[in-house]
Amino acid sequence: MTTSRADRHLPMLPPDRPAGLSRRALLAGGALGAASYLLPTSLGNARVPAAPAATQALTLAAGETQMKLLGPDGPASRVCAYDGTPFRTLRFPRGSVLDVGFQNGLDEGTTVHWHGIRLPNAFDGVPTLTQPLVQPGGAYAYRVPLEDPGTFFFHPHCDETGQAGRGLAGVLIVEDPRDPAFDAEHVLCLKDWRLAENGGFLPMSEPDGASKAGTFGATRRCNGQPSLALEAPAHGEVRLRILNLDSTRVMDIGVDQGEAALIAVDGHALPPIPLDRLPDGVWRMGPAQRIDLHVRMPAAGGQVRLADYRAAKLYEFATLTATPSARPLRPFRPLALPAAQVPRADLKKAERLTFTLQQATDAAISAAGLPPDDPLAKALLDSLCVGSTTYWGIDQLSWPTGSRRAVPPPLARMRAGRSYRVTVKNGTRYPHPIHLHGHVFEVIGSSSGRLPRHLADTVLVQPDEAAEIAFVAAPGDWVFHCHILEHMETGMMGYFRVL
Ligand SMILES: [Cu+2]
Repeated sequence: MTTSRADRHLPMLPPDRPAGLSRRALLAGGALGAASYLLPTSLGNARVPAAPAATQALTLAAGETQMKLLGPDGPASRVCAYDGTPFRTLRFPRGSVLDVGFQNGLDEGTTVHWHGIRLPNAFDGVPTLTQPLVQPGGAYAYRVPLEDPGTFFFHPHCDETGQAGRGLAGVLIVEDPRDPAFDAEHVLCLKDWRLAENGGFLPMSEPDGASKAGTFGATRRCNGQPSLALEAPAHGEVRLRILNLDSTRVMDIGVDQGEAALIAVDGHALPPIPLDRLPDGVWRMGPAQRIDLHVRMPAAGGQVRLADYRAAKLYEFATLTATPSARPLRPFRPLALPAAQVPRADLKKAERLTFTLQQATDAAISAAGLPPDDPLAKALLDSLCVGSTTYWGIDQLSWPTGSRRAVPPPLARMRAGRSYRVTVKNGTRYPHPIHLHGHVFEVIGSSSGRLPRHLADTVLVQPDEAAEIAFVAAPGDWVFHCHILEHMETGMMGYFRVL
């Protein structure tokens, strides 16, 4: 039995939504926009067919809308969303190529980053490094090949604490016709909101948060609600796609009652792991990380509760109630997704690099710049896209903040097609979810022994832990940063230059 649309919790827009790129989008996108119909000069690992059969044209507009985050009787909050739909969810079959005419309806500059997608560097959405900032009223054309099935998302890459903090994110689900059939599927977007009693927003960042574990939101929500009441047939097989879309919070996702297995991380299949075989029976998930769970429903009337067990106060974000069905009770066998097909690093021949995450201060930052003949040597980052103060760095380098706006030199220079093994050491007292753009990497393991070998685009590195990742480098300038957004905006970001 396939998933019915009614089973899916978030509204879904048909993939054939009539739109197409407007002339304005093409013009405003400039050379890059026009080039979206040609093969870009800078190709990532992803194969971009010259004449794709499954090109999907769509428009996407960033803007503001209202959400009742404080309850049906509470004041509304002015949030950011794509196309007026909080956590707008796109679903496309694997192999599609999206031609996205993006329009900026916000009153400040923005871009769109396609998190976890292997795509040409020109469409990666990092202002200055890969594209100009899209000004208010401006447009940009993105061409996004969907090579890998899984649960992904997209979000801005400028003033992220402000824009993502106010909710600007969309879900991108790439469907694989080879996936096993589930009886129901739900998409769960976890995000806390920093709200005042009148529904307005509190400051997204405070120095005490930015320099430590981050500034937390106190209004915990799943798909904008305190807790979701979901249903699925008794003894049925349920697929849950859970996204940590918070700016700050690390969560320990677990289930109470019922049987469950982890079947994908950051969209990519792994041999299923029953949750009760994971440390403490939970999967620890930092901002930007996603998991797919297979949950087996109990008998009719029974409930499965999903919770964040890391929080000081247990947060139950969803309850699945079993509805009567004629399905017989069979032994629980986790349904494995088809193995991911991504470039795999040659671990024996890979070049080894180590980066240390550390605290830093404005005074300690090296003034190194790019050589004068570098194309980015004269480029300045938009002041909106840099934070005010430096608290963090990677190997003595910090992403610029304050009045420093020159693009720094790369953290590493790499060769396209070559394999790399990168050790990320956490020299701080706080966890950091580290994300590499444009690549899918293999997490080889960590010094704590906590992490199973798996594919991912973001790895959570705990205090005093060292995690090792491996990947095949794709051409372009790819940022490598902490996804606790305040850490990123106060220095914990750099980039790999792959030639
Ligand atoms: Cu961090």
